[in-house]
Amino acid sequence: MPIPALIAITRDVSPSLAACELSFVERAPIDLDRAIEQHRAYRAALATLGCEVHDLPAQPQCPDAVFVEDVAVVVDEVAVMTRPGAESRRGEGATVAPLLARWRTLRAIEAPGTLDGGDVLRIGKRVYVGQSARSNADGIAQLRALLAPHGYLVQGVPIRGCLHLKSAVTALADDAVLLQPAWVDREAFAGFRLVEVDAAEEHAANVLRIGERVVSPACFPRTHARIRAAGIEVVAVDVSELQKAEGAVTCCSLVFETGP
Ligand code: CIR
Repeated sequence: MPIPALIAITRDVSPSLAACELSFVERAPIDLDRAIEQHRAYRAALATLGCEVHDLPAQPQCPDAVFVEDVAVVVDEVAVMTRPGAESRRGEGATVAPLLARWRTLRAIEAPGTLDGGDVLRIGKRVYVGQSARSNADGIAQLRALLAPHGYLVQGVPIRGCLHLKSAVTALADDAVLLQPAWVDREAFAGFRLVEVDAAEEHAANVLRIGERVVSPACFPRTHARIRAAGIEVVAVDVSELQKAEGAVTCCSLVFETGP
């Protein structure tokens, strides 16, 4: 039987990154060369963790195109191309779709639905979707209709004070989540082991799970200690320049298995 490979789709940093969308973060000067170097190191970390990394060329006209997570939702059976909530980002998916089509049948969210992949947290067959400024009720209903036939339970989750659901909560393991209680209610994740971010590290809830380990921004050592205390290994990466564009670690890749 063939061994499933782990694929990570990424995209090089756009030279226009400084013109990115910002919602909850103050605009600050971005060092583009440093952002590019941090992105290179991020890709290297994914490769070290066992991913086959497929890096797309930068999209100069799309400042936020490095954040590939937002343009697709990939589950075991299909990939759903999203319709991002920010109009400036709607041109990003077209160049990701042909690559994804190598491994998955493609479906799509249609207008008037909007959905950002950053709002979609999948843990097993449960799919939590942030009710955010980027993902509307119609987009969530369309995702539910597309995934329900494959056995997924899609449920909307209210969030506040942050961009996406995965700004507020991400998976640490099949039975554990890392959560920022100021931005999402703990009750929405009852039944999971809950690890909360350290109060001094507001933005620390976004980690990228790869197998038994999680990738996390290097600037959150207190939260890393909490994650390690829960028995989970942390791989720290410096993404300070991408954080200025309101991105972190899940947003820079689409990670999935090739199949059984
Ligand atoms: C945006 O506002 O769309 C980008 N500046 C940041 C997107 C980050 N995406 C993510 O966390 N999934």
